[in-house]
This record gives sequence, C-alpha cells and structure tokens, in this order.
Amino acid sequence: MHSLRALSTILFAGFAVQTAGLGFISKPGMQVKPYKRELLQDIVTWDEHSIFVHGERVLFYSGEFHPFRLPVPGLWLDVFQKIRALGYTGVSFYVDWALLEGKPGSFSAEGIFAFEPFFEAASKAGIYLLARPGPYINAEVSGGGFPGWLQRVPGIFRNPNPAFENATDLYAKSIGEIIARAQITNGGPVILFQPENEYYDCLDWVDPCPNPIYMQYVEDQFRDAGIVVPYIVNDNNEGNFAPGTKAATDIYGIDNYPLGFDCGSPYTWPANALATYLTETHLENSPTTPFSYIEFQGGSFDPWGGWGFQQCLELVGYQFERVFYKNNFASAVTIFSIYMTYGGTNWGNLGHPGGYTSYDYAAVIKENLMVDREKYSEAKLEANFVVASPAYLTSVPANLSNTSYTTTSRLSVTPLLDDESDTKFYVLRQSYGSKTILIVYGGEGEQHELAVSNGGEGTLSEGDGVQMGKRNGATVLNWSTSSSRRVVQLGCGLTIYILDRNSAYNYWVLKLPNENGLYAPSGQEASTVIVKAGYLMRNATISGDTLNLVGDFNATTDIEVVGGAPNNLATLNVNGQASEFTQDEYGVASTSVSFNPDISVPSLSSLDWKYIDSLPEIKPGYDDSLWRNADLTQSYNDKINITTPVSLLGADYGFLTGTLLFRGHFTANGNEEDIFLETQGGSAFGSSVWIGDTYVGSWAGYDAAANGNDTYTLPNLQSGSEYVITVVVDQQGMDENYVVGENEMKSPRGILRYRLSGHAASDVTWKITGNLHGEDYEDKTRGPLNEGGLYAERQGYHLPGAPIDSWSSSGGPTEGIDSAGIAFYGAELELDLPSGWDVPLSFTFVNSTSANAPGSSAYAYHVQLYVNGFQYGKYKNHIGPQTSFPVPQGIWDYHGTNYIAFALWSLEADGAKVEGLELTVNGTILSGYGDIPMAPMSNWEQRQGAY
Ligand code: IPT
Repeated sequence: MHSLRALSTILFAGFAVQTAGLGFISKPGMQVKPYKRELLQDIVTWDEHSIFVHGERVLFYSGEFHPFRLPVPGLWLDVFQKIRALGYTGVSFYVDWALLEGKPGSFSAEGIFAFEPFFEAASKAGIYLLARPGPYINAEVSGGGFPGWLQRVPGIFRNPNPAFENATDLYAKSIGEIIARAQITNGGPVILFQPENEYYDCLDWVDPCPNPIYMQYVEDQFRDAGIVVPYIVNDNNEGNFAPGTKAATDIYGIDNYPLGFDCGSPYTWPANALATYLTETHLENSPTTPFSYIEFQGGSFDPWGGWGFQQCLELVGYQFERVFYKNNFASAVTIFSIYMTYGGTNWGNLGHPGGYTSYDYAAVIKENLMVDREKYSEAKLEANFVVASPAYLTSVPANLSNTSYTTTSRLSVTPLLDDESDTKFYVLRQSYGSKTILIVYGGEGEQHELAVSNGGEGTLSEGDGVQMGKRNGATVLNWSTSSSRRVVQLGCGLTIYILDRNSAYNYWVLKLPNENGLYAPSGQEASTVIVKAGYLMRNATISGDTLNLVGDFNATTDIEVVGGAPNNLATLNVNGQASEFTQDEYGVASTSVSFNPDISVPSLSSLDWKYIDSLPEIKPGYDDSLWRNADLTQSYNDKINITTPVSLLGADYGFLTGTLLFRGHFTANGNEEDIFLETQGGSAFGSSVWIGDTYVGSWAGYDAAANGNDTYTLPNLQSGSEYVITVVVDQQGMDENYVVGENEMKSPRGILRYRLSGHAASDVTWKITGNLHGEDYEDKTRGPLNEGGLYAERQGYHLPGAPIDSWSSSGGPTEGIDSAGIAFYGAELELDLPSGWDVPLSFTFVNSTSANAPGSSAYAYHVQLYVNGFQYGKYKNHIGPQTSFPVPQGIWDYHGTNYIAFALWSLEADGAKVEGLELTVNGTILSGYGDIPMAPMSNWEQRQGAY
C-alpha cells in the first residue's frame, strides 16, 4: 500500500509541475482512426482528449446521483450544489423504468417522478448531465430497472426478442422524449446519453454476446425519440460498441470498481487493484475518443446482513480516493463519473433483494445529505486541482505499464518533491481583479519545495518558516508543513497559501454566475471567489461592490474571502444578512457567522400511538371474496415450470411489490399432519403461516436465502370442517438482470411448492393478494412500488389522514404484540423546527442484544416504517445491519403535523416488540439553502373496493 501511495503522489506531482508552469510530461504521437460518425448536432463534440461544449474543452468530472432515490424535488438543487461545491462539472443519472411504467402501457412521470425539476435544478447549479435511462440499469434496484410485469414477457431479455423489445418501446419513447427536450441543443443541461448499461455478460450459449442487433434497437429507439447528443457506452474494457464496431456509440467508456464490494475486510486492498494498463487498452479500443470512466468506484453497495456503510467507508474512504482517483488522473481521464456521489435511499420497495433500505453507498455525500465526511473534503481538493488545470485536458499520460516510477526522472528535473511527500497544489486562478491564488497543502511535518518560473520576489505576508530563493530563474520556496498558515506574495502577482491538509479542507472555490445568473459548468474560464469557511459554501455572487455568500455552517465560523472580493468591498452578505467585515491591504475580506442552535424534536414515546391489527385475514369469518382467485393453471413466467395446480406467483396476477398474502381453502379429512411450503421472496425475505387463526410457523429467513423450505406441524383439524391456510410472503423486489440468458429478473415471488399431508394439492383452492388493485395501483403520487399487500397498506392506513382515532390506544411499536402476527401503529408527530436550519432526522432502532451483528440469531421480526405515507425503511431485527433510517425534509414536514406509521410483523410464536425506537437529530446546520417545499403527496381517503 505504501508504494501505491508513493506512486500516486508522484503522478499527482506531475500535474503540480504543470500547474506551476514548469512543463509537463511529454506526449507520444496519437494514432487517430478516421472513423467518426456524422454528428446530429454541433454543440457537443469530442476528440481523443476530451469533449467540447460550444467549442470549449470540458472536463466532465461527474458524480452519479439518482433522483428517484431522493423523492423530494426541492432537494435536488441541494445535491447539485453540493456536487458543484466539490468542483465537479457534471452529474450522471439513471432512470428507473419500474417506477414509471407500473402497468404495461401506462407511462407516468409526474410529481416526485417528474424530470423537469431535476433538469432545472441542474441548470441552475451549472451542472451538465449524462442521462442513463437503460432500459436496463442494474443499479441495485428491483429488476435492475425492469418492471415486475416483465416476468410475464416471454424470451430472453437484452437480446433480439420482439416480445421484450416491444415491451420497452413505450418507456424508451416516453423517457427519450423527456430527456430530448432537456438536451443542450434545446437549452437544457443534458450533453451526453448512455443507451443500455454494462451490456456484455452472457451465458455461454448466447451468441453473439453482446448482440449488436439488440444494441442497435436500443440506440434507434432513443434516436427516434429525438436524442441527438453523443452516445456513450458503459463497457467493461472489451471495446464493445466503440467507434468503428457494430452498433457503435460515439464515445467509448468503461467502468471500474477496483476494490469490489465486500466491506468485510476494509483494511486490505486487493493485490493489483491499481490498474495501470487501462490507457493502453483504451488506445486499442477507442483511440479517437477521450479516456472515459462512466462509472468509477465511489463507494460500495452492501447486502442484507452486511457490514454497514460505516465500515464500507473504511474500505472506500479518503485514502482510497487519494490513491485511486489520482491514478485515474494519471490516465488523463476527462470523462470521469463517480458512482455513487450521493446514494440516497431505497424507499418504497424500489431496491433489489441484494440491498437494504439505505443506499448510502459510503459516498461522499451521506444519505442524510450531510457533507461532513473527510471523503467529501478530499474529493473536493482533488477535483478542484484537476478542474483548475486547463492543460490537463490535453495531457497524455506517460506509459505506466513497465515500471511504477516511469515519471520519476521527469519529475526530478523540477525541484519539487521527494517520493514520500504528499503535497498537493490545489486551486488557482480567480479573475476578479488581477489576483491569482495558488493553494498548496501537505501532511503536517512534511518537507516541501515549490518552484514558480518567473515568480519574481517573494514576501511572506503571514506566518513564518518559509525559505525563499532563486534557481534557474524560478522562485523556489521551501517549508515544513504545519497547522499554522503561511501566505506568500510573489512579485509576478501570485498569492500562495501554504496549508496543511485539514486546513485546506475549509477552502471553497465558488464560480460566479454569468450575466443570466447561471453557472457555467465548464469551469475553465469562470471567474471564482475563493473562500475559507467551514462546513459548506454553496454560492457567491457579486454586484458592484457587494459580495453575497451563501453557505451552511455547523459551528461558529470565521469566513475569509481570500480571493475574488471586490477591492473596495462595501457590503458583505452571508445568507442574505449584511455582515460586519474587514478588508486587508491584499483585498482579503473577513467576517464570521455565529451559531446558536435551538433544536428539539418530540420523543417517540410521548406520542399518542394508535394500534390496529394488520392481519385480520386469520380471523374467523374474514371475507376474501374480493381477493383475486389464483386460477392460472400455467404461469406466464417462462423461467419456471410450476408444479402447483395453479400459479401462486405474484407477478402472474399483477402483484409486483411488497408483501403478498395467500389464502388456501380446503375441507379437512382428519389426516392432516403437516404442511410443507416452499416460499420465495428474494434475499432476506420471510414468510409466516397460519391455519385458521392458529399460528403454524415461519420461515424467518437469513441474509442470503432467496427462498425457504419448511414443514410445519399442524394442529388436529376437524374432519369435514372448512379451513383456511394463510401465508404471508415478504417480497424483497425482483432480482437484477445482469447476465443475458439467465433472465434473473424472472425469479418468481410467491409459493413455489406446497404439500398438505393427507391431501392432493388440488384439494386446496387459493386466493391471492398483494397491493390493492395490483398494477392499477392506488397511490399515483408515491408510485407503483411504495405500497405492498399488508391489510393496513391495502386500506391506505400508512397515508396521512388515516382514520386512527377509531383505532385502539397503544404504547406503539416498543409495546409490541405477544403472539405471531402483524401489528400496525400510527401516530401524529408535530415538528416545529426553525426555518433556515438543516436538521437531518433519522429513526434509530435500539437493539441492546446487538442482534444486528452479522451472524447473530436474535429473534425474528420485520418492521416497515412510513413517514407521511412514504415507506422509508425495512428493518429486520434478526438480519440487519441497518438500524438507523434517515428520512429527508420534504417527506417530513418540519413545520407542521406529520403522520408516522410502523408495521410490525413478528415471525415468532410469542410476538415481538421493538426494544427501543428514537427519533434522532443527526446534525444541526445553519443553512443558506432556503425553503424546501414538501414532496407532492396525497392523503388518505376511504378506498373503493378495499378489502
Ligand atoms: C455496475 C452497474 O453498472 C451499476 O448499475 C451498479 O450496479 C454498480 O455496478 C454497482 O453498484 S456493474 C459493475 C460492477 C461491473
């Protein structure tokens, strides 16, 4: 690991040389193939180095962010601003088809699913977009983006197959047109487009693999919908769909996750993870297009029973960034997108079974939107450095494949660094006035040397301990890094701030908006204001002699505008408030923001909890006449041959999400001893069985088990009497569909087999339900996946305005139930949080037996939690690892009444209770962001035909 670090240091220093104007690694001649398809527009172009927008080279330094994982449109600008504050210029986003076409033939992208607010927010923040609508996206979402009803579509997916291809048509046309309207050719932020995703992996018999006929079909769909910006491919470095190949895209790109996804041993990096051959393979695969990472590891997913994102952060934290991102810069990557940059939440059943509710991903921006990870600060320093170095865009890497130290000799010609040091040059240039600022930083105690050609005389205007001299016409500075700042003014007009790394974290480079109030995404020519503050700076604007700063503060903070303030600053506004300030002879303006939070939230135990039984199905006399008869003697799903007399698979009857329930009617003959059931719901699912109102048993499940076989002993039944078997199965979402030919997403959900002793299988007549009205789902505002088939969900009791007054009084989920069953608790919760404060809240499940340690076998129960109708958490006590569930403002009303609800399903005979449950304040941040409108959402109404 040590040598990796040293290597990256040297590579980075290579850029430092260039930055300081002392030359750069020379480039070998480029061999350019003649191929380039005819452009459909002339705004976004490219050569072998980079893309151009309006003729200007652009570094597409991007963060992946999925709007559907943050269903509050009013927060999308917040994410964009936090990404721009990193110094990035772009965002890559997936679209999840499953959320937009819940019923085949009905496409809907309204409210929280609308894209226009997303595009507007990107434009406002000055962020270019790479659109990635699939139709297949993977992305750890249910079906990899494929709607559950595709289980009924025959044949192989992601391969030439008219049934499948036609099933994608409406989606491709509808989303294609929406994205087309937001292309830069129409004044929007979309500059790049990726059809399909990671299309290269097949079973052996699939030939050819990947299939260019299918790929062409996808490309044509989106071209027909009006997409004209360049197509980019996300490949695995095999050259698929590179220019010059069949079904070629315009720009070839790859993905790379060098550390993988196992957060189990976070302090061991796999051998040879630091790829040094990628530049060469790129030149073989696609010499005419820029070296492009469409996805580079930005964190990790984590499965049920996994290690938790805190531990993933150890694996893929700031150390990882320092080594691996710099290695990418050494490959002169100019389309560089980091997956994920904000992960978000698998709310409302949108995730696949391989993941739990949090999709934090250990990304730089936390799931709760906070930016206090060191990883964020490190990413900011690196991005600002590269973005501030225009020559980077045309640089060509030296050949790194022979020896890791190829560049050393080149570096030695410049009086810069020794191999062990970690100095970085951070930001330069702001163009207001005539000042140029260079910020350099290193680790404390390290010895550094910096040379500036034609630097002129140096004066130390702050601090001491910097030796200055001249060598070959360059001004040479020497120092040992410490936590006290040094500032050097050079005769050539350069101001150099010498910092240690932790201090550098507090510096922000804020682009100034253009005359239309918009931020130029390209970053190359924009004027900037450079501010030392603290937690987050979002914006700076200047009008005349007034400087307006917008930022967020998590402590009393001194602010210093080190560059870019008007020389005779008259007014300095911070978050709209005029602040007292001073301005020194170098134009540096100083002020401070004080911080006096007064925040409190109600304790959950103080609420007036109400309870209703959410398993009335087992009660004598329960009427299931409105349930769907399970009467299909064959399944539409061609992945399996059913062995039950009728299909007991949810998707056959349009129940694609959340809990499934089955009722099997039969007449007892007295020979019943036991019942065998194989149920399948995806990893970590559970199922429970009752006969009449007698509990028979549960498959409690464990992390990796997608299905379960169990034989349950039955009580004595009375011959000649009618009985009903009730089976509850927890669907965990559809599997992804990564490997073509495997059709993994068709892995069915429901009851695969059963055997009632003393009976033929056909003695049992089945009924099935899932969410109310299946694909004609009730709740159009929260979409097709949010609500499952629990009784309380079918009634809409998770929605604000549910008639809880008529329910029983209760102590809530911590009181619990004393027998197997499903309880539903609702309560109103008033929040009165002060405006102008960002107060991330989460529900914390307390588990004093540390049941969530992987491998533990504490007692089994599930909880689904809802805030104002949005299912924002699935907690599994015996599986874990997630115990803390953030819910964003905008789902919460911070200034009014909220409705929270909990479904508690005990998979144990003696019931379950949540040991402890708290509403936790995760931060108190004085924020300049402004109001956050509530996500569009509907209230409870009595539902027609609910059962
Ligand atoms: C890559 C997928 O393209 C992306 O959608 C996501 O699933 C990611 O993996 C993991 O989070 S595929 C890559 C691992 C080969």
